[in-house]
Amino acid sequence: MLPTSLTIVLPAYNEEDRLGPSLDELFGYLRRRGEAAREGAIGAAALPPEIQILIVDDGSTDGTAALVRARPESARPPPGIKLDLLVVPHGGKGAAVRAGMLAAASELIVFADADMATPPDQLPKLVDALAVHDVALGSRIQPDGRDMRRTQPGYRRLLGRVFHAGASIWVVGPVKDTQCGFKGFTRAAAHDLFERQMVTSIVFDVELIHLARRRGYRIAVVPIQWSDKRGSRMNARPGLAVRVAWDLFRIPLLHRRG
Ligand SMILES: Nc1nc2c(ncn2[C@@H]2O[C@H](COP(=O)(O)OP(=O)(O)O)[C@@H](O)[C@H]2O)c(=O)[nH]1
Ligand SMILES: [Mg+2]
Repeated sequence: MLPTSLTIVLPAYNEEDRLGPSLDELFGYLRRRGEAAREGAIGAAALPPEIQILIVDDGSTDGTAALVRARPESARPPPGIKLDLLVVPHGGKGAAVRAGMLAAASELIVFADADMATPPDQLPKLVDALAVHDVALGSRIQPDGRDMRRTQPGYRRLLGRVFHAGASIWVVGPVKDTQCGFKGFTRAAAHDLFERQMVTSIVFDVELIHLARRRGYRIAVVPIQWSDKRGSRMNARPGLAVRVAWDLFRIPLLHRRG
């Protein structure tokens, strides 16, 4: 049976500059898609008919929440698409995604970065994968081996390689890109996994995949388009390195029971 509803969770921390253009891009894509579906264009119906966009404002100190609340008529979501806002105390990306995933009630729940580094036309790829899987992990590595992360600055690619060396202790096998910010779940898998998620730093993706594998979910690795966007919220300070190392170390300890 085709799913009838989809929630797209967008964590947002001080995104007043990037979120407006991102929402315009997302709404534009959904509007064109809706029109194509109404005209009966083949293949246009791959997204569920009910769509909710849930912005989780991670305790921003700028105008992120105000921007979502006060969008002018011309910048409202297309018909049939709901735009909702959840404001949580600042807790990091993992905490913001967790709050959104647990608040969402749609049959399929996806999270994506607020900068639309993954363009919205990639959504049907996750939705298709979720027809036969419980978890769909976007991957910036293409089937021919090309790596979309090459658009990142050099220092981020280096940090990424060091991170992956640490993460691969807990997440092995086919998941080579744990950190892609574009992942989808059935509601049952999302609620089960995020109820158990404890890590709130950027390591939460590794914990999530570790849990999904341990709990026996059917996992798809889905190659997607991606390009580095300026204005990253990641603050590569020494304290972050310590936090990342500590969180990677403690993942299996957190879940040794159950
Ligand atoms: N880095 C970071 N991102 C957060 C936080 N809370 C929410 N986010 C959101 O998580 C996503 C991370 O994307 P971004 O900053 O572009 O990270 P990058 O592309 O990996 O450098 C964005 O949607 C952020 O707004 C936080 O505390 N830190
Ligand atoms: Mg980004």
